[in-house]
Amino acid sequence: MKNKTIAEMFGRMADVLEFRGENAFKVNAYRKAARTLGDLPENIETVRREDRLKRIPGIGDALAAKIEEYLDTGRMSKYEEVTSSVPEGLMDLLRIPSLGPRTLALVHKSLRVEDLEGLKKALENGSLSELPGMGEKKADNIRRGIGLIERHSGRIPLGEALPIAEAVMEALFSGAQVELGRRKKLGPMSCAGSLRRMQETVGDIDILVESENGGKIIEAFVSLPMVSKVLARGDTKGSVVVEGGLQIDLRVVPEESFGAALQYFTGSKAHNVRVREIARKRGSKINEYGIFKNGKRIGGRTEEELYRLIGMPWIPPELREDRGEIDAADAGTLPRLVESRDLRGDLHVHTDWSDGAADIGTMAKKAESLGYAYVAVCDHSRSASYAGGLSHERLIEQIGEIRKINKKLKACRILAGSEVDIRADGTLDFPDDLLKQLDVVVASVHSGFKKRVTERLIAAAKNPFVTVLGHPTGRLIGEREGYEVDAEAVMKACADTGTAMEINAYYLRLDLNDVLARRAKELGVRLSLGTDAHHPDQMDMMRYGLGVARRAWLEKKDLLNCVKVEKLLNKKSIK
Ligand code: DGT
Ligand code: CA
Ligand code: CA
Ligand code: ZN
Repeated sequence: MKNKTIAEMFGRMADVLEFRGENAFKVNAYRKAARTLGDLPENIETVRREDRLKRIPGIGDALAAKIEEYLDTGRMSKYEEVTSSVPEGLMDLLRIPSLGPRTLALVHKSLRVEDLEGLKKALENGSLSELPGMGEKKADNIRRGIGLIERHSGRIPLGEALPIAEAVMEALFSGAQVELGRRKKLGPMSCAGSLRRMQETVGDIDILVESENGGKIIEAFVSLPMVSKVLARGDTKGSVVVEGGLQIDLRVVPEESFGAALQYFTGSKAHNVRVREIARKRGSKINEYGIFKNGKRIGGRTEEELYRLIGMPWIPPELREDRGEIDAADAGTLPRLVESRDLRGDLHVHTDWSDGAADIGTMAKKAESLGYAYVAVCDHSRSASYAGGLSHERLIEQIGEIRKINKKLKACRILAGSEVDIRADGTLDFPDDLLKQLDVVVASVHSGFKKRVTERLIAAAKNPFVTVLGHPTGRLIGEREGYEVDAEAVMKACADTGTAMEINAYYLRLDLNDVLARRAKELGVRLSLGTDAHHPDQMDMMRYGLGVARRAWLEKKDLLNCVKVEKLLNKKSIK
């Protein structure tokens, strides 16, 4: 529905007119029309077709004409005239709650504030609060408003952004198809940017779609139900904010440029700079529209083609960080990155025996549905009393229960495990003769974050029955930095003892991270993927851990999860 689009346009016009100090009657007319259209339950195009536009309250001849112009031509000349009369970025400051157009005009005219930086400066040096009619209280409100949008414009964890991007892409796919009509088929669609590179947090979501009908696609995009604010719209580019404050940029590109644009907008910037440099040295030029030689297009439809034309194989997005992938591609030594289908199991889940939500059988069923050959139940140990940690006796009981359930399972085997606490004194929560009976032992630090963590982790690695060190740095994305730990020393101990290190796939942990996991591999440590799921649905988070593994250049042989179950049970002997 175009209702929302037109409402946004009228709203923006009201802002600009008010900012310019035009008469209140005109401003209010636009403002009221914006509200009415925004709330209108039926499609504006239907209303127009049935010639009922002027029956909408607040829509007179002039506004009806503007709506018709937009519906017929896709533009509104008055809107363009009005909005182009003010600096572009300036009106974006109106996103700050408690900063209205009139205050903005005052600040702009008297203090020459042009953007957020300028506004902050005026708040800092007190010049804003000294303006007529302002004062400390109003300044404070604006400060608080800035804090609010800045928190929202902070980076968002991959595990929150990816599901949103998928929902938007799915809705856009059907929405755009409706706009195009049945005869035209929508071209391919892909996410780009940091999201496609599976970075652990993203600043915004970038989406690319191939089509010759940019205007219609953008229209469908800004009209999606989850859109809460339209920041920009044009024939090839649209920008919106969705519920929750995340920004989404959509670009529509023609078929001949799709690969070039996808490569460009996937980034990273550092990777792109190097790629273009190499292209130049080899006599061609790459930009977001294609690859050119002597001013003539030689390609750009696919990424594969683009990389091939500068003498390289296609580079997986997760590697595009200028961390050696370009030289490796040139030398033909790119890793064969681990893929989802290589994973035989999840090596860290919880059940309702400790603080999980589901019973063993339910978690096993989920593992089976994911096509796994095994799943390791690693409930907490006795010291983790806050998490319902198992006593010695309960763990023995659980091992028995797992054996019983295993008899009934066909495809998937439940591995009896424990997430055993590494205690403050460096000892483990269970004695060796109990650990010995388990298939998998994940040893983790859950308390005493400042107490000689490096030594404790090394001691755990040296225990012959510890298979994996769980979430080895203890960081929580956006919440805490992690323990003070000499990761290099711990990795060396793991390499020496044949202990694996976890890439905890829970979206706020992703621990080890990409850089550390890659270093671990270099030192000869094997990595282990575990979702730390406390609910069957959370086992789907494996893909975030897999993203980290791929960003760490890991191959099948580097992951414990790719090993057959018989070998896995041999614990430290697998090297
Ligand atoms: P983010 O959104 O902060 O998580 O990170 P990205 O990498 O998604 O960055 P974004 O959204 O600003 O831009 C998407 C991609 O577009 C970026 O990875 C590379 C490309 N790009 C954007 N601006 C530039 C630029 O000024 N130069 C070059 N070479 N590439 C750019
Ligand atoms: Ca981005
Ligand atoms: Ca972007
Ligand atoms: Zn844990």
